[in-house]
Amino acid sequence: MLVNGTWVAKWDPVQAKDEKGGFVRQVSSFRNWVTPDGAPGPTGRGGFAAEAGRYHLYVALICPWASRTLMARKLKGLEDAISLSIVEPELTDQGWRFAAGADPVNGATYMHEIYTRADPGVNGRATVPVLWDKATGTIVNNESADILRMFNTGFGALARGPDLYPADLAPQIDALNDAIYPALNNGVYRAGFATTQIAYDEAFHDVFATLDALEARMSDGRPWLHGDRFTETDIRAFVTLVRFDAAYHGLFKCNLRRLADYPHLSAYAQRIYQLPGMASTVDIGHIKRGYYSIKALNPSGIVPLGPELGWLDGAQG
Ligand SMILES: N[C@@H](CCC(=O)N[C@@H](CS)C(=O)NCC(=O)O)C(=O)O
Repeated sequence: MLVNGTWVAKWDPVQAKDEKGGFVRQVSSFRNWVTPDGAPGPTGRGGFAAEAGRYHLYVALICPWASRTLMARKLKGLEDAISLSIVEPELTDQGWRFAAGADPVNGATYMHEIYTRADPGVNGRATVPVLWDKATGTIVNNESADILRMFNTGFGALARGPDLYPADLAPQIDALNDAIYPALNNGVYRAGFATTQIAYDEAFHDVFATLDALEARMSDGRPWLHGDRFTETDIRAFVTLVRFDAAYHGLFKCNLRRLADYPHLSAYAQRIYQLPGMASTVDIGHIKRGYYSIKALNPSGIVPLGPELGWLDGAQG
C-alpha cells in the first residue's frame, strides 16, 4: 500500500474491514475519462481525447476487474489503438510485478511505480486495471467500470463492435450490475477474505443466492442476461463465472455448488467464452497461479492441478 507516494508494508490482501470483519474494497481514485473530443466525462477533468496509440492499459490476467476491460478492448476492436501490459500472475510483497520488458511505456518493475509516477504523493493500493495516458504521463482512470464504458463510447470512430450499454437498456443494466457486484463479483472476495465467520456466512449466502437467481433468469433460453443483446452486464458476470470453479470454489470457500452444477449458467459462460477473441482474455494457468499465490489464504503456495474445465477447450483466440 502507498502512503504519500511510498510503499509502506508487505502486500496484504485485506487492509480495510467493516465492523463485522468483512472485506472492504478500496474506492478507485483516478476517475478521468477519455472522450472523442477530450471534453470532461461523467467524473474528473477533460483533456483526454481519443487518439490511436495514446493510451496504455495495465492489467493482471487473474483479476476479474482488469478482465472486464480486456474483454471490452477486444470486443470494441481497440487492440491496435490501446497498447497493453500484463503483470506477472503472482502477487509479491510489493504487489503486482512486471517481468523484464513487460512495461515498455514506463519501464516499471512494480505496479505501484505507475501510481507514484502519476502522483508522487499518492495514497492507497496499487490496483489493476489502470488506463495510462502516454501523452501527459499520468493515470486517466483506475476504475474498471469506467474504463469499460470508455471503451464502449469514449473512443468514437476508433471503436467498433456491439454497443455494450445501449441507452434503452441502461436502467436494467445498472440495476443488474448493482445486484451482481456486491453479491457475486465482490461477494466471492468477501467470502474469501472474511475475517469472521459471520462475514463469511453472509458473503457465502449472497454468492449462491445470486448464482441461483441468474440460473433461473437464464432458464428461459435467452442468450444473454438482458435478452438478445450482449451488454456490459454479461462481461461483468462472465469474469466471475469463468474463475469460479478454478479459484473461488476452493480458495475462497464458495463451495456449496460449482459453476458446473448450474446447467444454464455453464452454457451461458461457454457461449461468452466462444465469442471471437474472448478466449484470449482468459488464462486459467495465470488465474490459478495468481489466486493460490495469496499467502494469507494459501501459505504453502501449492497450486491445485484440477479441476477439469473441459468447457474451455476448443475456443478460438
Ligand atoms: N475498483 C477497482 C478494483 C480493482 C481491484 O481491486 N484490483 C485488484 C486485483 S483483482 C488489485 O489490483 N489488487 C491489488 C491490491 O489490492 O493491492 C476496479 O474495479 O477497477
